[in-house]
Amino acid sequence: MKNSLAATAGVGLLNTACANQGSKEMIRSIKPKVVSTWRHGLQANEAANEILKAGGSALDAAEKGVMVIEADPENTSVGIGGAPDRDGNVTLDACIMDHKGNAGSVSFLQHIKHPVAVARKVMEETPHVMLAGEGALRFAIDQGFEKENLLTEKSKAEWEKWRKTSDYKPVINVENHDTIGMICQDANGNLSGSCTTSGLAYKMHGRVGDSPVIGAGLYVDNDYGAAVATGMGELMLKTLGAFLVVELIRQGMSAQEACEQAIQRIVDKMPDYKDFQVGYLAMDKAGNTGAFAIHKWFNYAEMADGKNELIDSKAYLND
Ligand code: SD4
Repeated sequence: MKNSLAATAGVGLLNTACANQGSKEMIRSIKPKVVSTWRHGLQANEAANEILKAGGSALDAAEKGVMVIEADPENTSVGIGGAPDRDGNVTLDACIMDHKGNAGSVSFLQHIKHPVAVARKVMEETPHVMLAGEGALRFAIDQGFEKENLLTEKSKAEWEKWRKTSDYKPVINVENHDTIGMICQDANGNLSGSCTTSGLAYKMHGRVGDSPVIGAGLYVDNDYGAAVATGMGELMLKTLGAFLVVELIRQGMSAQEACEQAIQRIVDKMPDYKDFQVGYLAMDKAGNTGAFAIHKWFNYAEMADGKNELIDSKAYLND
């Protein structure tokens, strides 16, 4: 199937049979497509789509798309302006994966506004996949990234307010996350993805979530599909969620079914799942998308055929 897929892609067509295991065959021309998590995905998709429309790669689109959100100081869950940890430090996690299976990641990175771009440098300029903390910062500075203060006045004020009442407990409720994960498919049919976050608001210092962990927050297999995750990272870490979604697609499920099964895995294994939100977003090689969450208030932005819309994900709990 892999060979026939590659051959079909070569003439600009893809066969969705790869996702449906030889069921009804549907052919679609390859048109660039972008999906990304939450409302801010609308803005990120526009930037990614500009790159794809101009014939750019899925990798460039996935990096530059989420960088728009990293640079927005009003966004309190990604990049500059991200909510700090419980001690007031903004610590960022991000990763990126291309269509060749290359991956780069940074975790617990401080002072650098664009962790996803550092993750790409890790992928392209080092023999490694992941750099963390001080080492990641040093590498970023060597690569020419500027060190800056990421704690905005607004985030600082909110953190100080939280500190008065919260007695330094890490916040793990369902409302304080908004990571951006993005999947892009370019005109060659190649898939790439990215994921970037400041993690859980007021987390323990040093806490790292799923977002920089390849297979937990993001996974791309260019032969079959890609998936990103958002929500309470500990749950995706324990189930290797993004990898699981892509693996289920590889085994023949649709992107939608795969997201549902990956949420089901959490429900089956974790008795306290109702206390948390997790959302999966996936795209298969044929450009079919799927999304599923524990709670129904997960949404994502989808850009296809020049139309960019916010879509409510289906969910396990209809609360
Ligand atoms: C984390 N998964 O650090 C991230 C947070 C997130 O929507 O996705 N928020 O656990």
